[in-house]
Amino acid sequence: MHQDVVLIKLGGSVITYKQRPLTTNKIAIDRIIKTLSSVKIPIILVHGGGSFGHYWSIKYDMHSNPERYSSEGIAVVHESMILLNHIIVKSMLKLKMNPYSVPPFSFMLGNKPILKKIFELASMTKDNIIPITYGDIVYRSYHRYSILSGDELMTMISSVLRPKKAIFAVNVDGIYKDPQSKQIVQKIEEKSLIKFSGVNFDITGGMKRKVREALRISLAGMDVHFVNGFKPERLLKILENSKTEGTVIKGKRSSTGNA
Ligand code: IP8
Repeated sequence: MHQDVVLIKLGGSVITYKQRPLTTNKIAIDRIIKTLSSVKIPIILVHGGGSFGHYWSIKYDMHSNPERYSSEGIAVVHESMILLNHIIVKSMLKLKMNPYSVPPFSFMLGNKPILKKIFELASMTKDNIIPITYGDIVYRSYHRYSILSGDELMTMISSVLRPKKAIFAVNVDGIYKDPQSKQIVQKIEEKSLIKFSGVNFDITGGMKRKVREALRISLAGMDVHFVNGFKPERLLKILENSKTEGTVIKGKRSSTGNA
């Protein structure tokens, strides 16, 4: 159990301009990274594909179901994720945060995580290193590949490491009760998880998948936070266990003193 580690996903819609192919939101990246540079907690980072990986995976018709995809597409999607990752890594290096980039291929065997490699990510945080991985196209089996999302990586890494908390930095203030009023659900307790996982909340697309993974993480016992990635001061508050705007899905094992 690695209760000191915090797992954070930087959403693709925060770190890139989703509507502009292959364009990072450098200002948003630098602001989040600067905020994270001020915290002393061990962190593992995951990031999404935004207008890099998603742009090419749509062009080459590649999905999350394992299939025989275009070899060129596989190479291009992967390279675009390395490129995006490198931009984040460079931003971290500038602030001497000691990032260590880890492609998901290196800790996956088919669709299963290699436990020892994931435990090593936690060990590396003890050496003042911030492991950073990302959604990618990965080899599954028998010449089949699939897109492995950063959201799935969050669940996978959480289930092995059981971090103190998992945080999704997204492009909205949290999970909406309903899309019209844009009212944020502040807290989802264990007893309402089942109701929540039903149809009561109107969530669509990428957010739906994030919430599905977040529910899995919380059902395994960890608190999961949704916070606006464009407001890194809120992210900082979560890391400091202070109250802030956003949604928390309470895990069965509550993390210390969390509001
Ligand atoms: O943005 C997907 O990661 P996500 C990455 O977390 C690719 O869904 C390669 C499309």
